[in-house]
Amino acid sequence: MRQAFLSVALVVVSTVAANTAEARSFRVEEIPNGAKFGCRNCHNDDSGATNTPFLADVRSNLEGPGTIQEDHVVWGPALCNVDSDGDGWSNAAELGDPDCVWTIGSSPAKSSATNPGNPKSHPAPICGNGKLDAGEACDAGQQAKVDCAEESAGQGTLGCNMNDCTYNYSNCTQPPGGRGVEDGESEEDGGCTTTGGATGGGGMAVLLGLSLLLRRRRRER
Ligand SMILES: [Ca+2]
Ligand SMILES: [Ca+2]
Repeated sequence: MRQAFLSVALVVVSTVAANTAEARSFRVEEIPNGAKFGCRNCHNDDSGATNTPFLADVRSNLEGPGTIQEDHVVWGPALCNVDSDGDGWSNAAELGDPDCVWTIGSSPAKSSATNPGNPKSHPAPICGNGKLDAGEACDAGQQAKVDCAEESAGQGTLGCNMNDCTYNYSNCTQPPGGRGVEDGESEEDGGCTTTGGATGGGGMAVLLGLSLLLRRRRRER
């Protein structure tokens, strides 16, 4: 009797384990370029102990008559257009299917992919796409900051260098970081080192001038 119970329990445990393992492997095939990160699309480690934000969105996009282990991923706009990990790139852009047209078994538009469940993994910023990508200060019509003062660059309005999406300071009254502090003037932008350096330089110039003056006088005697 006891042996029969143990056998049944073993079968149940094996079936659950098989379903879980199967679920993980088939879901990887149900997103474009899924094999690139494998289980790491949905889990932070290979043991599956913790989940990425992408898994939460995958779970909201399952279909099928079975249990959560058996249902299939619906790769459509509801999953494509979401930025699950909040890194500024949609799941579709990260997984190499920017137009969200990929179907199971076909080749995605791009063979490269970044991880939709990890904000540290994302495509390189594209300067000129009108979107403030991670790592860009500005892009066409988009600026994180507007006033030169926000960059400690005096007065004026910040522009944008459209070759590399960095700030352009040509309309600011001084270079960024308060490096243009005038001789001896103390500004409240934390330019302690700059001001100290300027004073030190001034002191050296005065000493040099005195030394030259003394030498000239000795020669005149
Ligand atoms: Ca990412
Ligand atoms: Ca951009």
